[in-house]
This record gives sequence, C-alpha cells and structure tokens, in this order.
Amino acid sequence: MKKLDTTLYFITDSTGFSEEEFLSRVEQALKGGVTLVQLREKNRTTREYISLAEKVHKITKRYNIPLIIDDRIDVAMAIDAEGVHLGQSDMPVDIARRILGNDKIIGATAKTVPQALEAYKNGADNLGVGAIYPTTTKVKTVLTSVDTLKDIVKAVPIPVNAIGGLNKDNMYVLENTGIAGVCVVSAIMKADSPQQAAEEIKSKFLSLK
Ligand code: TZP
Ligand code: MG
Repeated sequence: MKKLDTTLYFITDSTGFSEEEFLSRVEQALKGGVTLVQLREKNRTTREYISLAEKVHKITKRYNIPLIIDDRIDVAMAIDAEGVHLGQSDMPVDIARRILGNDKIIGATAKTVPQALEAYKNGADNLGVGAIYPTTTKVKTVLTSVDTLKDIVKAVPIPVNAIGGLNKDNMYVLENTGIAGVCVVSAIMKADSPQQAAEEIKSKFLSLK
C-alpha cells in the first residue's frame, strides 16, 4: 500500500553542509513532523548519490516516512526508496511507472493545467506546482500564479503541493487553494532549528486548510 501524506513535503539540499550536519538536519526535520522527504542532489556522482540516499533512507525508515528520490529512478531502485520525483525533463511518468510498478510513489512537476493532466493520466501519484515565490534554491524554474495552482487542483484528483520560496510568513496566499500540502527546501534546511521550522510551517499550513 502506498502511504502518501504530502502535508509537509521536505525537499533536501545538502549544499554547504558536512554530511554529518546534513543528516542531522534531515533527522531534525523528521522530528518536527515532515510527512514526506525528497532527496534532491544535483551535483553528485551516481555512486555518491546512492551512498547518501542509503544513509538518508535509514533515517526516514526509523520515522516511518517515505523517501522520494529526485530525478533518478535508478538511484531510487538501487536503495529501494519509496518513490521518485520527475520533472519535465526527466524520464516520462508513464515509462517510470512501467519500470517501477504500481507500488512506488511517482511525483511530477507541473506548471500548467495541460502538464498536470498529462502527468496524472500517465500515472503520477502527486504533483508539485511552482515556483509560487522566487526561490534561493538552485533550480531552473519560472513563477506559477496562485490562480494556475487553483486550476491545477481542480483539474486533477491527486494531491497537489505548492513549492517555491514558501515559509511560515508568506504561506497565507495558499489559503483556499485546495492544495494537499507544501514543499519546502530552505525554510527548513537552512533554519536555525529545522525541527522548530518544520513544526511551525506544518501548523501554519494546517491552520490555512
Ligand atoms: N522547484 C520549484 S521551486 C524549487 C523547486 C525544486 C525550490 C524550492 O526551494 P525553496 O528553498 O523552498 O524556495
Ligand atoms: Mg528533476
């Protein structure tokens, strides 16, 4: 059975942290109540990605939280992660679904209603939509309006998460959008206390729902 609670979807970024500090921050975020973790690594060799993914997976399993691997279905399969997240330039969702089977979580990025419908029809379990605000995290993205976010939520029956520049103080724009949750990188990753940041963002989001 796929367990999918995307209320507080924490996407990691190890840039600038020692491995020890990085893993500690991931664990603090889990203590703070994140409901899904995505390992997102853009500058590692396959071997390094697998090695780090194994370490993160050991931690997420202790908290019974699914681990999603960004971009790379080979890395996800290598460590038996719970799922993958695929962007518009990554492996197409239908092909990934054929390879991974029905038990794995496949998330997709969508910035428009047609992209969302295509991902859903091809077997995506959940969508990430954004960037809602400009982001300091290294990513090639454009802004997505809150209106488009609402249209996407109406168009597909799967959980939709907002992403991009979100923190506890600017999430109010997501009120009445119908989203299932928020995706956050730096507001947790770079917080003085990732645990407290996760707690605050989660309760803020739940208060908007
Ligand atoms: N896709 C759209 S924005 C983004 C991704 C991966 C990064 C979001 O990072 P942050 O730090 O929460 O703005
Ligand atoms: Mg990607």
